[in-house]
Amino acid sequence: MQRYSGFGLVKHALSHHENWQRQWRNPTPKKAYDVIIIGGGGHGLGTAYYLAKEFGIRNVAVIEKGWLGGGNTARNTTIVRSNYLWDEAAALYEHSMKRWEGLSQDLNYNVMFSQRGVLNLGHTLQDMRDIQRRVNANRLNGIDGEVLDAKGVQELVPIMDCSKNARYPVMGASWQPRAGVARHDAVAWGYARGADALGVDILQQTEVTGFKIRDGQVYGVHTTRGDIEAKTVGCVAAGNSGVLAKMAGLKLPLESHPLQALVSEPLKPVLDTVVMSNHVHGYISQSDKGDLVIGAGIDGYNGYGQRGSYPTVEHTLQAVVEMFPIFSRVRMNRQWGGIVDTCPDACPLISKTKVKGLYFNCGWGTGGFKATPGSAHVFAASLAKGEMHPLAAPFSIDRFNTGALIDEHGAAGVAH
Ligand code: FAD
Ligand code: PYC
Repeated sequence: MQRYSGFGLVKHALSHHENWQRQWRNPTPKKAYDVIIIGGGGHGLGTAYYLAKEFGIRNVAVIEKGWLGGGNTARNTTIVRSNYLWDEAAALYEHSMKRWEGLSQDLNYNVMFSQRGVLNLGHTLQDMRDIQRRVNANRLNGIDGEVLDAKGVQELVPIMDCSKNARYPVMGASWQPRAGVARHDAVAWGYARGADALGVDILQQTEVTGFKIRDGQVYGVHTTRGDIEAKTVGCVAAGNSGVLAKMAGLKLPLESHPLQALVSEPLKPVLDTVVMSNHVHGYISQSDKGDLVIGAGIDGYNGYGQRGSYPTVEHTLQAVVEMFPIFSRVRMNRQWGGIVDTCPDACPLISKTKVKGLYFNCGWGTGGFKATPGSAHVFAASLAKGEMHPLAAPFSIDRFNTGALIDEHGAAGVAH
């Protein structure tokens, strides 16, 4: 991070931002690169960073149609956990968790990763059986997890209604102590600054409008700033992945839906962990600024509008007030939406395509923020070697031909 003397700090604090040092360059696109990454969210920027840092491929462009992190990366509610059921998913998310644990040091950028723990509540006997099964599976995979009863939950979160009076009384929860939250835009900025310093060109306000494909091999992209060539292209465009795939003549098993979130007015610290309930259907944490960060499930219809509907907001707040009657008079400050690309088995697609050199990393749906460092790392390794990284291989598009689906709806945390 940029360092100032005491005097420098005061000078810059009092100056306008035009005097601040840029954290990354604003380069003119070159005619050609070794690798093009489409999408300047955390996954795309992280991929470029690891390509340059760990695989020595520095002639890389990240092409972003808007601003860095302006997609889901800076619209999400930042829950990070690795408590997925199946071995393939657990291994990938735990790979990510380990990278989260060293990310601020690696990037020399404070991504504010806060391991305050995540509770997934159970409200029925079947919920508790599913929780038990998932925690057992996690522990067999070396992932931390505990099953708590209602008393244990109440001790962790004294302000939650764990009484028998609730519509769906809390019976217990899974508890992952190493899980938590992070600062979303810092993740994008940290990766961007790191990648730029290693020579990666970050091209903002540049939209990819088509692919250059000849004899089944990609050799570049059309953009709003002209054509750019590369024989390896990685698409990391979240909710817009289906649109990009169509430009290349591909159809991916994805649906794009709005997913909303809300933040309240800031409060004094009252909630020092993350609480999620699939059954009552809402989740909540408190940010370091003091606002309550709240969300629930997707809006059921398809759309690309980055906004959602009022009934979902109402449903979300009903769930939160049911769990936390103490918050019933808290005022909401802001609400927004992102476009999530959901896959039928609630797992991502990290895959080659039938177009040689064209790869997709998408389908993270409602849960890809937590995967950012791990996904970026395995995708960079796959692009660098031309072979899918072993942790990425099970997430190939081929699983929809072979039937080897990895159903993680139970762990997805948010219904879709
Ligand atoms: P993005 O950050 O969306 O980046 C993709 C980029 O591609 C965008 O910036 C877009 O502008 C760009 N792009 C698209 N088309 C083009 C084009 N043609 N040319 C150039 N650029 C293009 N996940 C969790 O793990 N925990 C959570 O708590 C959580 N909460 C969420 C809450 C909400 C409200 C939302 C919307 C999502 C949430 N998610 C959560 C999901 C998570 O945000 C995403 O899975 C993740 O951020 C995806 O990152 P990304 O880098 O792949 O995509
Ligand atoms: O994947 O944990 C998650 C999540 C929480 C809210 C949205 N996604």
